[in-house]
Amino acid sequence: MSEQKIAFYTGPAGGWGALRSVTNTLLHQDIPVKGARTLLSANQPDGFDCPGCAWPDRNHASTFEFCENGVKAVAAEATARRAGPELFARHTVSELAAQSDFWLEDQGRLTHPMVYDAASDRYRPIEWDAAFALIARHLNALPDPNQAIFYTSGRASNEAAFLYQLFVREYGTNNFPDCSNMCHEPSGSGMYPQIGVGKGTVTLEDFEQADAIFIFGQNPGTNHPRMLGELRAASRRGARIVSFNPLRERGLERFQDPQDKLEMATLGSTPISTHYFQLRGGGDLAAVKGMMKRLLERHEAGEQGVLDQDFMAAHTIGFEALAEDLRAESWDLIVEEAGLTREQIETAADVYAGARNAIVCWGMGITQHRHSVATIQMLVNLLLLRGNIGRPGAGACPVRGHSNVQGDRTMGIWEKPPARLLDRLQQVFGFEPPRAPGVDTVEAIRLMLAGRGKVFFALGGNFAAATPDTYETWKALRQCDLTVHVTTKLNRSHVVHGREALILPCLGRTEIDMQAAGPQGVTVEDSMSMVHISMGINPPASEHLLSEPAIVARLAAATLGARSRTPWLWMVEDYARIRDKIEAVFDDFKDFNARIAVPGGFRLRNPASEREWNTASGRAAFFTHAVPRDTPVHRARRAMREQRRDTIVFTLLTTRSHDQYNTTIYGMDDRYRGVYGQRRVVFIHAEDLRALGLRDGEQVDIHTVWDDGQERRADGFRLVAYDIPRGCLAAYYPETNPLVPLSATAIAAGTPTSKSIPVVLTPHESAA
Ligand SMILES: Nc1nc2c(c(=O)[nH]1)N[C@H]1C(S)=C(S)[C@@H](COP(=O)(O)OP(=O)(O)OC[C@H]3O[C@@H](n4cnc5c(=O)[nH]c(N)nc54)[C@H](O)[C@@H]3O)O[C@H]1N2
Ligand SMILES: Nc1nc2c(c(=O)[nH]1)N[C@H]1C(S)=C(S)[C@@H](COP(=O)(O)OP(=O)(O)OC[C@H]3O[C@@H](n4cnc5c(=O)[nH]c(N)nc54)[C@H](O)[C@@H]3O)O[C@H]1N2
Ligand SMILES: [Mo]
Repeated sequence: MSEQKIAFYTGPAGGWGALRSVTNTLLHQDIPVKGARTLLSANQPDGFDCPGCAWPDRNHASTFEFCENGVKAVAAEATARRAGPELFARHTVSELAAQSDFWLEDQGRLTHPMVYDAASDRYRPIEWDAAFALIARHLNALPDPNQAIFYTSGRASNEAAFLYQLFVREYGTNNFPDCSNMCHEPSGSGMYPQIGVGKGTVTLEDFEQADAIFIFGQNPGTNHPRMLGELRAASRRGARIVSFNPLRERGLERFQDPQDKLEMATLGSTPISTHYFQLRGGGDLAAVKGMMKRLLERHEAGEQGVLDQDFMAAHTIGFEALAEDLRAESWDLIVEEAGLTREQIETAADVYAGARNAIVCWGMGITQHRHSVATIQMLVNLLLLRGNIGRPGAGACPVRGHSNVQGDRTMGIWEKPPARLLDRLQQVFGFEPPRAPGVDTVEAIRLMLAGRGKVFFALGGNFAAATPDTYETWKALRQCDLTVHVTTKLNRSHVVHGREALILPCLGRTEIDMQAAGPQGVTVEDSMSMVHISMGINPPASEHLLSEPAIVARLAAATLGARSRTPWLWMVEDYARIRDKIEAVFDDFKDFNARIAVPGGFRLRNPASEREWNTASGRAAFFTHAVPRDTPVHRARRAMREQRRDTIVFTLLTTRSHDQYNTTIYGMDDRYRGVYGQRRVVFIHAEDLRALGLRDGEQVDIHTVWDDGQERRADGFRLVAYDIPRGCLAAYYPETNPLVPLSATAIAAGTPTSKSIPVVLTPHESAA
C-alpha cells in the first residue's frame, strides 16, 4: 500500500499510470497469469460481461477493451485468495467486525455456506439444505410476508433476478429494496411521466453523431472508463463536450488512451471537455433553468431555429407553462443558486443551441439530491426544446452504475410493480401476486427499526455499508431474527447481523456455471438497453459454491413447497427454460433464446427513442420547476444566521475514489485527485480553510446539521485544499454514510441525498 501523501496529479486520465495500476492489482490478487487470461475474455462475444460498470461495449467486438477499473473488478473476483472456514474458526465475529472494510474483502472469496453460532460468536460451516431449511422455517413462521425484506444489488443476472422476484411474490410481498433506490431511481421517476420510459434513449452509435455532449455530475474517468473512448472519439471529430461538475475531474479534462500505441509512445493525450463549469453542488437545476431561459430569450428576440417548434407542436405539451415560468425567473436567483456567472450559463446554452444533435448524460451528481427528480425533468425539458429525443445523435443518457442494475429492474425487481407485470405473473404462473407496494431501501431500514421487518435477505451488495445513517442501519439489521447474504466476499453486512445469520457464497460472473444441461450463460442489460449473454470461463473459486439462480430456486422450493406450481428445480437445470418464462412474461423478450445466440445480443425496444410517448397525454411533457431555495442546506444556513452564529454550513458531497467499487475498497489511492495511502480526507476551498482558521493537512470532525435532535458525526478527516467551489466539501463514501440522515431523501424517489448533506467542521478531538 502506498505511503500517505497528497500530490496533485497533472497527467491525463488513462495512460501509463493505468497500466501500472493494473499490474499492481493483478500482483496483489496473486493472479498475474490467470488474471490476464481472464481479462482477455471480458466483454467478448463468447466471454463474460464485465462485472464493473453498465457502460455498453461495442457489439462485444473482438478487440479487448482495456479498462483499468474493469480489471480491478474482474481481478477482485478472480483473486487467488480464499476466506474459508479456517478464517472464521480463527476469528470471532466481534473480531472480524473490528477490521476495516478493505481488510474484510481482502480475505478473498468465500468458499462455504456459513451459519452464525451465537454461543461461540463465530460463523461455522452449514450444509446447503440445512441453510435453506433454516430460512424457510423463518419465512414460513412470519405472521405476515411483509415482515420479510428482499434486497438486490445490481450485479444479479436477469435469470437470477427473474426467479428472485417470482419467488418473493409467490411468497407474498413486494418488499424489494435495491441498490437502484440509492442510485438512478430519480431518473426513472423523472422520465416516466415525461417521456414514457425510465431508461436512456441513446445508443453508442448516437455518440458517434452527436455535435455536443453534456455531462452532468458524472466522473467517467473512474466510474465508466470505457466511456472515455466514446468521448475521445467525439472530441477528435470536433464535437463539443460540456461538463458540469463542482470538481475538476481528470477524466473529463484529458485522456491518454492505453490502447493507442502512438499516444502512449509520445505521451500525447486528447482533451475531453471543451467547456467545464464548476457549478455549486446542487446547482444544476438552476443552471439548466438558466440555459433554457437563454434559449427562450434568443427565440423571443426573433432568432430562428433556436427552439424546434415543429417538434414541440407535434410531440409535446406544457411548453407555454414552462415558457411563462422561465420568463418570470430572475437571473439573480439562477446565478446565485447555480454558482456560475450569467455569461457561463449563456455560453453553455449557446453551445447547446449551436449543436444540431445533442446528448445529455448524467450520474450520481444529479440523482443524489433532494430535488433530483425535478432536476432530471429539467434536463429532459432542455432536450425537448430542440427535439433532441428520438433522432440520431441525440437523446437522454442516464449512465447506470452496477453492470445489471437496469436489467434487474426490467425483470421486476421493483417495490412498486406496475399492474401489468403482476397480471402477467398471475397468468403465466397461476398464483395471486401481492398488489400492495413494498418498501424501498430507506423504508426497509425504517421497517426493521420499527420491529416490523424481521427477516432480511440480500442477493448481493453490502447493505450495512452502502445505506445512509450507518448506525441506525446497523441497529436495524441487528434487530432482525435472521439476516442472509448471498455473496462472493466477506463484507460489513455479514458482521453486522441478525440474531441468526447466514452467509451463502455464490459463483461470480467470471466463473463456469455448470448445471444438469451443461455450462450455463446468463444475460444482462447494459445502460443502453442492450441485452446479451455472459459466459463464465474460470473454474469456480470453490466446489461448494452455487449459482445465484440455483440458490433462489432451491430456497423457493424449500420455502413454498407444494404451495407453488412453479417448476423451480427444473428451471435451473437449463437457464434457457428460465428465459422461456421471461419471454412469456415480457413481450419485449420475444424469441429471447434465439436473439441472444447472436453475438452482441439485441436491444430492447425504447418507445421514446422512436418518438412514441407512453405518457398520460400520449405526448412528451414539459415539466415546470422552481429553483429550490428551501433545501436542508438552505435551512441549515438560515438557522445559523438566525442564531447569529458565524459557523459555515457546507454542502458535503460524497463520492467514489479511483480505487473502489462502491463499498469494495481496492486500495487507498485516488490517483487522479492526488490522494495516496488514505481515504479519510475532505476536499475544501483554500478560502474556506482561511475563513475557518484551519490549515491544509489538519484533522477535522464532520457534523451533520439536521433538525431531528440526533447527533451525526464522522471523525478524523484530513483537510485537503482543493479546486472546489466555496461552501462545498467532498469526501469519500462509504466512510461518510454515518452523516446521511435516513430522512434525507429525494422528493418523489426516496433516494438518499448523498451529494448534498449540510455539515459543519470542527477541529478533530482526538480520542486521547
Ligand atoms: N470503478 C468504479 N466504477 C463504478 C463504481 C465504482 O464505485 N467504482 N460504481 C458504479 C455505480 S453503482 C455507479 S451508480 C456509478 C457512479 O458513477 P458516478 O455517477 O460518476 O458517481 P460518483 O463518483 O458518486 O460521482 C459523480 C460525480 O458527481 C459530481 N458531483 C457531486 N455533486 C454534484 C452536483 O451537485 N452537481 C454536479 N453536476 N456534479 C456533482 C462529483 O464531483 C463526481 O464527479 O459508477 C459505477 N461504476
Ligand atoms: N454516501 C453514499 N452512499 C452511497 C452512494 C454514494 O454515492 N454516496 N452510492 C449509492 C449507489 S449508486 C449504489 S449502487 C449503492 C451500492 O450498494 P450495493 O450494491 O449494496 O453495494 P456494493 O458495494 O456494490 O456491493 C458489494 C458487495 O457485493 C458482493 N458481490 C460482488 N459480486 C457479487 C456477485 O456476483 N454476486 C453476489 N451475490 N454478490 C456479489 C460482494 O460481497 C461485495 O462485498 O451504494 C449507494 N450508497
Ligand atoms: Mo449505483
